[in-house]
This record gives sequence, C-alpha cells and structure tokens, in this order.
Amino acid sequence: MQATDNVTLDNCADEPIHIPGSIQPHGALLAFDIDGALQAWSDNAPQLLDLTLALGAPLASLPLPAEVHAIAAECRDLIEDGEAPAIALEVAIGTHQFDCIVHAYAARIIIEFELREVPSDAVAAFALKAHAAIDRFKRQKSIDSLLQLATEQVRAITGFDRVMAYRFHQDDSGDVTAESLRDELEPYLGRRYPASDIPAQARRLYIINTLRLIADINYRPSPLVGRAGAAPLDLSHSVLRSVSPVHIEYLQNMGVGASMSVSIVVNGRLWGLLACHHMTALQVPYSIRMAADVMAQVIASIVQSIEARERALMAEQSAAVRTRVMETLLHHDEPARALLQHAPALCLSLQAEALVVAQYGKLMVHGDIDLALAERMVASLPQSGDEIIERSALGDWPEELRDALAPWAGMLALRFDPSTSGWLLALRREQINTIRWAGRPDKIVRVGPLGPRLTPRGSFDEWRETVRGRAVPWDATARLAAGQLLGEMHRASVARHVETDRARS
Ligand code: BLA
Repeated sequence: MQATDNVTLDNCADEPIHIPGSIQPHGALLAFDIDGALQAWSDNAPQLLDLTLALGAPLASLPLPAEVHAIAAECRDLIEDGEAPAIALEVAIGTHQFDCIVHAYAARIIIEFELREVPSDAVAAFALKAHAAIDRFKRQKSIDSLLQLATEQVRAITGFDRVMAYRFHQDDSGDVTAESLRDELEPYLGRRYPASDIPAQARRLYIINTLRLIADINYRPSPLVGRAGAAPLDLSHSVLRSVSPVHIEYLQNMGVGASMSVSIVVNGRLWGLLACHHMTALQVPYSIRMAADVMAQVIASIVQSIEARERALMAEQSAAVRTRVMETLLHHDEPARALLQHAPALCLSLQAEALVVAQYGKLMVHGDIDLALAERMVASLPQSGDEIIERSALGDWPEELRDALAPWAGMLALRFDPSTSGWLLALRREQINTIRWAGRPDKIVRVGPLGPRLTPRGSFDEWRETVRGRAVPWDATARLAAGQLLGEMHRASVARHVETDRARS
C-alpha cells in the first residue's frame, strides 16, 4: 500500500497523498467495509488498543468500549454514497486516553484513536476562548486586521510557536500576510512562496478536508496492514494520515518540529491557510483543532463579505473616476492632459503603477517611467485593430523592446481616439520589482537530501524563476474598469468631434 516511494521534486503533484499507506503513530486506525467487516488497520493498533485483529473480523465482535460501538453505529446510519461526516468522543482504553473519531469515506468506515495527553477540562477552557475570539473576528473591518487577529488567537488556543496567515494569489503563489510568533523567532512576514510549495493535489484535498496536523515531524509512520491487493485505503478525511516525505523534508529544513494548517476556503476556492509551526513536537488535541477549524470557517465568511464590500467600493470608485474624467474631457481642449489630471485615481481603478497618455503624436506620463521608453511602447502599438491591447509578460511585447522594458512588464492599452492616435496605457511592473523579501533570505536552517530547493530561500528563488518577466496579470476587475472607461472616452470624443464640427460650420 505504500504510495510514497520515488517521490522527487519533479513529480510532486503526482504523489497520491490521500493513499499514503501509513498513518502518523500518535494514534491507531481501524478500517471496515460498509457491512462492518475489518479491512485494514495500522500496524500499531493491536498493541495500542490492546486488541487481536484479523481480516474480516466483524466490528461488533471487537472488544472496544461501548461508546465506540455506539458512534460507529451512528456513523453507519449516516452513510450516503459511501460517505459520512466525522463523529468524535473521548474514550479510555487500558491506561490510554483517546479522542476517537469515526467517519466514512470511499465505502470504508474509518475509526481513528488519537492519543490525548491534555485533560478534557483544560480543553473546555480553550473552546470558550475560541468563542470569544470569533466575536472579535466579526468586528474587524479589514482583511489585514482580521488575519492578524486570527494568527494571535489561533496561537493562543493551540500553543504553536508561530502562526502565519498565508494568502494565495491568482497564480496560486502565496505570501505571509500576518504572523504571530515567539519573540526569539525570525519573522516570515512578507515572504513569498511559489505555487509548487503546495502542489495541486494537496490544494484539492485541503478544500474538502480543511485541517491537518503533523504532530511530530520526526515520526516513524505506522504502516497499514490488512487486505493485500485491495484498493489502497483512502485517507483523505483521516486525522492521522501520514504526510508526504517531500513536505516533511521541507519542514525539517526549516527547523520545524510540528506543523498544522487550516484552510480558509472562500467561494469554493482555497483562499488562504493559517499555517502553524512548533519548534518541537506538539500534539494539539482534536477538539482544539476543531475550534481552530471553526475559526477558519468564520474567517472565510468574513473575508467573503469584506471582499464583496471592497469590490462594490472599487466599482463605485471606478464609476466616480469615469464621471470626473468624462466631465473634464468634455470641457478640455486637450483630452490627453485631461486624462492626466485624473491619473492617480485612474491608476487605482486599473490597479496600475504608471500611466502613459498619447495623442496627436504627443506624450505625457504619470509615474516613474522613462519618457523615451514610453514613446517606444506607444510606437509598438498597432495602427488599427483591437481597442484594448493586453500584455502581461515580456514575451507579449515585440522582441526589440524586451531588453529595454525593465522594470515594466504589464500593459493595458486603450485606444480612446483612433482618429488622433489617442492611447491610454496603464502599466504594471514585473512582480519581482514589487515584492519585498522580508527576513534574512540567505539564512537556510538546514538542507536535506533533496537539496536547497526545500528551504525558504530555495522557495523564494523558485518563485522568482516562475514569475521572471511577468507582471501581475490583468484580472476581470481591471478589464471591466478599462472597458467601461473606454466606452465613456469614446462618447466624450464623439461629443467633442460633433462640437468641433459645429464650431467650424
Ligand atoms: C504541503 N506545503 C504543504 C503545506 C504547507 C506548505 C503549509 C500543508 C501541510 C502543513 O500543514 O504543513 C507550504 N508551509 C508552506 C509554506 C510555508 C509553510 C510555503 O509554513 C511558508 C512559511 N513542497 C515543496 C515542494 C514540493 C512540496 C518543492 O516545497 C514538491 C515538489 C510538496 N507540500 C508538498 C506536498 C504537500 C505539501 C506533497 C502535502 C503534504 C500532505 O498533506 O501530505
């Protein structure tokens, strides 16, 4: 059942992380078919649970505490299409105290026994803290303040040394936008990581299963035993799932002893993660993890409403700019100059960092752009054809311009008055030039067998390679703002031409 052999840096996204064939050994696992016949178990189960196990043994016949049988029966009743959500309770077996978590997935009933060291009254206090934290989340007005508070509160209830809010960009790269950490640790705030640090299959899994814990990075996996030759046991929703060895090396290189991450899923998309590190092993009890998971869900819904508000505000601002531009254009002899008057607001509305306006062969710029380069950019535009021309990467520009373009890479060009060669260019810098690398980039904690790629520095270099020569691509919001602006400008230019003609006649 071992599915993690031969994993390298090149085939990372192909690793079937949902069927690792083993679990983390801070607990034990039993898997049954829908009829309750034992199909697989972790190698450590007989000893940890004080059981004798045999393939096909009926669940009902196993000498497990009555409450375990009760939630297993409840789980069986809930099964639909081979799946049932998790039910959990505390049990004692021999001298051990466990959180017992039962769920069904892919036509298997999976019972996990997670060793618990923290007494339940201590855990109850954390649930209250989580409740208070959620009240405070709801009062946050900005995503930044929400995420900052989230990192502090998750750290307070879980005890991790470092909690980061990791936010994804459109291209699935991400950066640490908020952080709460122990004083002596080096901050990771502001750091950028490539999409490949969390490969596609992991992202997919993290949307359907929103929390994962690696309690001890140096664990020795307990292999699953049981039905040889059968389909490997799908651990997508298991709490003890053994983790990709590549990711383990990554964390070891960073000097991390335990890791937990909680997904922030907004509109069905993995929007961000709360990523937690501990320098030594740390087994956060199940109910505290669930409290963190609930926090992440509340955060997701607040993010969703803040983003909706921001989008509405942005649309409002863009409309206001358009109206002002329109008014100025109608009363101004030189449209280009009129546009430039509103340059800061236009930059905001198009999310651009500089503007170039050209008309009647004359040129004006707003922002830190070289005039000669701006001239060459305008000259590179076609005489006729599309009204909006979009470039996001060096490769989109004519070859002769590419060497001269730095630090610019993205352009949205609007042909606002074809008869006078009127162009408005919104420009974006290469992403490399817009990112601040916080912390000490050259500090590599350790390097394991797969080399320096699996270190913060290696990750950042990888990200830089992936986005070399690329600006942040123009998204739907910027395109919409550009299209609407162009529409208004056309109307203004028609109105002006009509007026000029009337004046002449
Ligand atoms: C998983 N990678 C992850 C996870 C995180 C990161 C948060 C989720 C698992 C967890 O909770 O620990 C990445 N962690 C980060 C980043 C920071 C951090 C960016 O703390 C920044 C501070 N990883 C690589 C490369 C590969 C890779 C090169 O860097 C593959 C070639 C693989 N990462 C990888 C895999 C998983 C993963 C396979 C899934 C692990 C699992 O759930 O089994």
